[in-house]
Amino acid sequence: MNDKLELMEIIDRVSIPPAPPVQVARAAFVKRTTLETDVNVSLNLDGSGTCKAATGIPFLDHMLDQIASHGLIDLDVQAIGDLAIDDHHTNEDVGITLGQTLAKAVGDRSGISRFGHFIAPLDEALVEVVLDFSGRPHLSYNLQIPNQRIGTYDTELVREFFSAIVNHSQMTLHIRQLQGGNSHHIVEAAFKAFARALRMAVAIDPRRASRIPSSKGVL
Ligand SMILES: [Mn+2]
Repeated sequence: MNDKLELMEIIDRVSIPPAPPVQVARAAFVKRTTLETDVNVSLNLDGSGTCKAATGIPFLDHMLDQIASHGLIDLDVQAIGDLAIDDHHTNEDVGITLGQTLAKAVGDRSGISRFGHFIAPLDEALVEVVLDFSGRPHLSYNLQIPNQRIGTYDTELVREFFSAIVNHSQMTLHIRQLQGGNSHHIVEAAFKAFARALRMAVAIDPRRASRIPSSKGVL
């Protein structure tokens, strides 16, 4: 028996499957202009967590930084809005545009894990986020933020921001406060948990092999 020939036959039988196609960066850009605001968002879901946020609302910039850094998303958000009135339009329109950019970056949602969840602590605060890139916009939100303002940011706007993301990315999102006392901690824990849940949901599932993660075949 020729050992070398036999070995080559074995190698032939256990031949390595072809490598999956190289994933192109899932990046998108959306510009949205209204009479109230001008918002430009670009992101790369397969980034390293860099953030350039200039919305004119310092606390919102700080929260966008959490999404990028803990979601490992490269994020660039530039907004010029009618802040002379208040932060409402700019906050909402940044959420809308970010939602649209996320939807564009996941495309038909093929190959993604689809579901994501995380519980983030920040000192005494503990917030759970569960999300499903379902194509079905739904927000459940129970944050109890004691203070009306964090810096100059009206804490009422947190819900508005997530609502805008949900409606324009078409995701199901549950944000549940388990513990918390400090307003800044509660909101920041929510954004951190959202970022990690988002990272899990948009992660490519190699066993999914580019198929759409739904028994309906469509999301
Ligand atoms: Mn902070």
